[in-house]
Amino acid sequence: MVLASVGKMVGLQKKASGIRNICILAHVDHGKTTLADCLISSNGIISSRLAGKLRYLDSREDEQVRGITMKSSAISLHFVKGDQEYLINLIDSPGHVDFSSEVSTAVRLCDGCIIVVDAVEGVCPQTQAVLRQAWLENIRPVLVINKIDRLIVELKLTPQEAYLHLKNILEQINAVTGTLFTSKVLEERAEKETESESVSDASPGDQIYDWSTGLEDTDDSHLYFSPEHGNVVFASAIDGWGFGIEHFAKLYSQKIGIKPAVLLKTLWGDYYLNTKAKKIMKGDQSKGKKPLFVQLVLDNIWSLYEAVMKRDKEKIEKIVTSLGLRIGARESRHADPKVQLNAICSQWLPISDAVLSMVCNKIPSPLDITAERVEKLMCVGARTFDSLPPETRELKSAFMKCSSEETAPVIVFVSKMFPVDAKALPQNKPRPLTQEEIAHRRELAKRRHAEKLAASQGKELSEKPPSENSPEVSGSAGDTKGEEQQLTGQEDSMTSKAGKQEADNKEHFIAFARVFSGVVKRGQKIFVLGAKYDPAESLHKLSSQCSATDDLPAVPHMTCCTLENLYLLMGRELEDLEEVPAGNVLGIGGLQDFVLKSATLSTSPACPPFTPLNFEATPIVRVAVEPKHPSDMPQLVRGMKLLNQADPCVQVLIQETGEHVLVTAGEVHLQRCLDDLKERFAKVQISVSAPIIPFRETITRPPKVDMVNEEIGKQQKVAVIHQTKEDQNKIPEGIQVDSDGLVTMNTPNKQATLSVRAIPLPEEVTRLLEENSDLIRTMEQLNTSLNEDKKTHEINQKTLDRIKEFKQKLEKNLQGRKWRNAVDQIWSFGPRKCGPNILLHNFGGYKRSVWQCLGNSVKEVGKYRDFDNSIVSGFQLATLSGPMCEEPLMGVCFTVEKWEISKAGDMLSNSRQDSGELDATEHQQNEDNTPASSCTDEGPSANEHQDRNQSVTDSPEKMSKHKGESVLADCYGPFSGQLIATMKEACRYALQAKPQRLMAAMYTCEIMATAEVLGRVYAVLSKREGRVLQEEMKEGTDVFIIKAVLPVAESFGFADEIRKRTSGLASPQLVFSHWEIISSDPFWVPTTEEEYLHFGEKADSENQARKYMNAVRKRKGLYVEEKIVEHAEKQRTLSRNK
Ligand SMILES: Nc1nc2c(ncn2[C@@H]2O[C@H](COP(=O)(O)OP(=O)(O)OP(=O)(O)O)[C@@H](O)[C@H]2O)c(=O)[nH]1
Ligand SMILES: [Mg+2]
Repeated sequence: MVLASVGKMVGLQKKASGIRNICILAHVDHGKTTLADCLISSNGIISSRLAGKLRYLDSREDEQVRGITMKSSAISLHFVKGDQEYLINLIDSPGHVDFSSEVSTAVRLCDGCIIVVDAVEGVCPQTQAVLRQAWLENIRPVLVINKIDRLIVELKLTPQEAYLHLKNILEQINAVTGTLFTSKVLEERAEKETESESVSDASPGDQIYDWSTGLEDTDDSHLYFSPEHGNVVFASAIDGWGFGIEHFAKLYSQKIGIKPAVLLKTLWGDYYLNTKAKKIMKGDQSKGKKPLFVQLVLDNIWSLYEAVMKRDKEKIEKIVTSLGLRIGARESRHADPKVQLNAICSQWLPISDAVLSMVCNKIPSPLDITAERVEKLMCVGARTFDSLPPETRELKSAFMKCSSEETAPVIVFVSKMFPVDAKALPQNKPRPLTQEEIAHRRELAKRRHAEKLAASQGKELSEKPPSENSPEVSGSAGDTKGEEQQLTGQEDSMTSKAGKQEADNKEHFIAFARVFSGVVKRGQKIFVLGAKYDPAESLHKLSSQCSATDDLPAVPHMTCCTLENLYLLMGRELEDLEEVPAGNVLGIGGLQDFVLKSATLSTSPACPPFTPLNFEATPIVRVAVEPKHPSDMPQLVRGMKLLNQADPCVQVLIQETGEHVLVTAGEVHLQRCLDDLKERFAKVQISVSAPIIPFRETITRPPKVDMVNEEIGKQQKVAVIHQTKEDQNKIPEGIQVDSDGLVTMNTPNKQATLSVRAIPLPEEVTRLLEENSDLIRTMEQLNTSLNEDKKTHEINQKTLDRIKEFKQKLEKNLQGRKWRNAVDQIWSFGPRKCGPNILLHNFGGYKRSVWQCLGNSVKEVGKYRDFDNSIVSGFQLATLSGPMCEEPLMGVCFTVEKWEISKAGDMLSNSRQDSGELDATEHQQNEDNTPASSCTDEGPSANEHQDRNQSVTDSPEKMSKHKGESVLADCYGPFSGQLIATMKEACRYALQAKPQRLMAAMYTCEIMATAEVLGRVYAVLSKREGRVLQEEMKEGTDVFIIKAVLPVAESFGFADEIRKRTSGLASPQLVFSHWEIISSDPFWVPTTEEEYLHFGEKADSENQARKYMNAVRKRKGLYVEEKIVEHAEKQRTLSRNK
C-alpha cells in the first residue's frame, strides 16, 4: 500500500527545509537500483519482499533484460525521523560509462548524492568519475559500502579481515576525494596569487614557493568519508540491511555503560574494549586485540549469517528473540536461506532507515545552497560573476533564498527531455468516476432503455440523442442499441479509436527539471533561455521588469512558452500537480517544441542561462542508418529528431554525402539508440552500417639511423629510395619537390608561387592544441572582432591570462633551431580554425599572427593582406581531409616558406581592391564554394563531389566585371579561389613527401578478472591489438585488475567476447582516451628478396595501417589499390612458406 498520498507530497513540497534532492551514483552493477528499491519499499510503493528483485526504477524492458540501468529516473519519497517529516526526491542513475551523460543530467538537479561502492570490487573507474562529477557540481556526497554479504558468503573473510578490507576501501575513496580537493585548493591559490600580483605588481624578486600553504588552513574534514562523522553506511541492499555506526553506539552505550559520544568516536578505528576496566583503549593490533567494530558489530552479523546458512534453528531462534524480532512462519520455513536472512536483517537493521536518516542529516536542504555553487551555475564560459549585468547579479540572492513567495522570480533548469507513452500521462489514465458522473450515466442508460422500448413498438426514431457521439457512451452501451445504431455507434468508436491511437503514437516529452527559485504554476508563461542567451544583450532591448506575457521584440536565443502540465515524478508513474514551489524536482509537459535537450526557464529576462552540463563521455561510435524501404525516409528523419531530443548524449547528423549518421558513446548506447529508433521513434525497419571508425592522418620524421644492423640498414635505404620514388610518382609534373620535402607550386594562372613544407609537431604540442581547442576558438573570435574593428567583445583579463599561458607553454615545447620564432609565426590552426595542426608563415615581410588579440602585433598592411584568407582557407581544407583516406590531419605543421605574387597578380589584387569587391561576404562565399575550382585536373582531389560546375559557371560572370584586365586569369576563375586550391594541393603534396602514418582512436579499459580466466583475457586482448599497461592484484582478493589500451577499430564485440570467454567473470568498460600513431607504414612494400618471401608481394597480411586505410577508402568510395588474386599458385607457395 502506498503510504503517502499525492496531497501529502504537495504539502511537503512547500517546506523547503525538509526537502532533500539526491541521486545515487556508482560504478556499474554496484547496486544502485537495488538500493533504490529498498528505499522505495519503505514507502509501500513496492512490497518489501520484492525489493531488490523488482528493480522498480529500471522501467524499460531492455534495462530489465540486460540488468543495467540506461537512464536516470526520479521518485519522491516520504520519510519521518523523530518529529520531522522529509520529502526525498531520489534520482537513480546508470553506472555504465556509455550512459554517463545521464549522470550529468541527474547531478545538476541535486544537492547531494549517495555514492555506492561494492565492498568486493572497491573503487572502480566509474566510482572515480562520479566522484569527480559530484565534485564539479559542488554537491555533497555520502557513502554506502554495499554488498557486505559478499565478504561473508563469497570471499569467506573473517570479521577481522573484513574490517581491514573495509578500512582499505574507505582509504581508497578518500584518496580520490583528496586529490580532487588538493588540486582545487592549489588552483584557487594560484588564482589568488595572480590576482594579487596584478594588483600590487611589485613582486619580490626571490619568492619561495611553498606548495603546502593554503592546504593547511582549509578545513576539509567534512569532505572525507568517515563512519564517525556519520556519512558512511555499511549495507547489503540485497539482504535489506544497513547501518551507520551511531546505531550501534546508541545500542551499546546502554549495554556496556559507555557514553554514546565516546562510542561514536571509537567504534570505528584502532580501539579495543578492556572489559575488566570497562574502558576503551587505543591500539588494538599491537596488543593483539579485536577492534571494537569487529567485536561489537561485525561478529554479530557474521554469526547471524553463519547460523542461517548452516540452518542452525536453535541459534537462529536465540538471535531472533534476543533482538526482539518477529519472523513470519513462511519466511522461517522457506527453502532458500536468503529469504530468511532478508526477513531477519531487514527488521533488525532496516537499510532505508539508515540511508535516509544519513541523507537527512548530512545532505543540505535546497535552502543551504552555497554561494560558490550559485556563481558557478550562473557564469557561462570565461565570464566571471562580476562581469554580469547588475540585474543578473541581483538574482543571486533569489537563488540563495530559494524562496517560494509570489514575488520571487521563477528560475527553473531543465536538464533533459524524456519521452513517455501517452498512456502513462495522468490525464489519460482511467480514474474512478465521481458521483455526478455516475448519476449522469444512469440517466443516459435509462433514456436508452426507453428508446429501445419505443423502437420495439415499431416507432421510428427521429434523431439520435446528442450524447451518442461521445466515445465512452457509445462503447459502453453498444448492446442496448438497435442494430442500425449499433453500426453507427461502432463506426464512431472506430474513428475515435483511430484518432486516439494517433494521439497515442505521438511522443510526449517531459522535461526533467528543478525549480531553483519562485513557484511554477500550471499555465504560467515563462521565458525559455537557450545556452547562448546573453542577458546583457537582451536587457538593452527589454526592461528588466517585462514578463513573458508581454508583447516583446525578438531577442536571440530566447522564446516564450506556457507550462502546460506539471508532474510529480514517481518512477514509472506521473502525478498531476497544480504548482511546484522552489527546491523541488519536477516534470514539465508541453515544452517539446521549445526545448531540445536542456534549457533554463525564468520569468526574468535578466536570468543567465545555466552553465552547460559537464559530460564525461565523448561520442565516438558512429553508424550510418537508412530505412529498409526508401519510402520510409520521412519517418526515419522524424524518428531521428525525436531520438536526438530524448537522449542527452547522442548526436544525429546528416553528412555532406547525404548519409544519416548517429554518433553514440559506445556499443551499448548504440544498441539502445537503435532499439529506440526502430521500436519507438521511427517505427520502421532500418539497416545500419558497420560502425564508422574515425582515424587521423599524420606524418613522422624519416628514420635517420637504423637501429638493427647495417645489413638491413642498406636494404632499408633501398626501400626508402624506392618509396620516395613511388611518392614522387604520385606528384605530377610541374611541381617541384626538393630532397627536404619543400613543395613549390604555381597557381594555374602562374601569378603566384607558393612553397610549403610539412613537419611533424612534437607530441606534447599536439596534446596542448587539443586540450585548448576552446581557447583557440575564443582567440579566433577575438581576432575576427578586432579585425572588424568592433569593440563589442570586451576582453576578459582572465581569458587574456589563459591565452598568454598557452603561448608560453607552446614556446616551451617548440624549442630548437627548427622551431625558432615559430610560435610568433603561427598564422592559423586547423581544421575548422581550432584543430591540432598549425600553419606557419616563414617568409619575410609578413607579420600577421593568431596572437593579435594579445595586442602586441602590428596590424598588417601590404600586398599579401587581401589574399591571406585564401591561404588560410586552403590550409583549413587540407587539414580537414588528408591524402591517405580523406580523414582529418593531426599533429602536422605546415610552413609557408615562400609566397610570391607576380606583377600581374599584384595588378589583379589592386584592381579588386579598388573596385571594392573583396568584401567580407563575398570572401566567405569564395571560401565556401570554390575549394575545388582549380583547373588542374591532376591530384586526388577530396572535394570532387563538390560542385565544380557551379564555380566554373559562376566565375566567368564574376570575372567579366574586371573588364578583362587579365585575360590569362579569366579562364582559371577568381584568383582567391586559385590560391585556395593551390595552397590545398601544395599542403597535400608536402604531406606526401614525408613518411605518412595513420592514427587510431584508442580506448582504455580496466578489466577485473580472477586468476583462472586471466590467460583468456590476455588472449582476447592481444588478438584485438590491445596493449596491457598495468596489471595488479586487488588487495585482499584474488582479483587482478588489468589496465589496457585497445584501438576503437578493434573494439566491437570486445566486451561480449571477454564476457563469453571468461564465463561472465570479467566485464570491461571502454572509455575513449587518446589518438595513437599506428607504427606501420601504410605504403610500405617489400623490396628485398627476403621481404618478398616473408610478406608476399602485396605485403598486406601484416600491414594494419594499410588495412584500415583501405577500409576507409572503400567506405568513402575512393580508389583502392588492390590486387585481386593474380597468381594463384604463387599464393599457395607463400602460405606453405609461412
Ligand atoms: N550479493 C549482493 N548482490 C547485490 C547487492 N546489491 C545488489 N546486488 C546485485 O548486483 C547486481 C546489480 O545490481 P543493480 O542494483 O542493478 O546495480 P546498479 O548499480 O543499479 O547497476 P547499473 O544501474 O547498471 O549501473 C544485481 O544482480 C543485484 O542483485 C548486495 O548487497 N549483495
Ligand atoms: Mg541501476
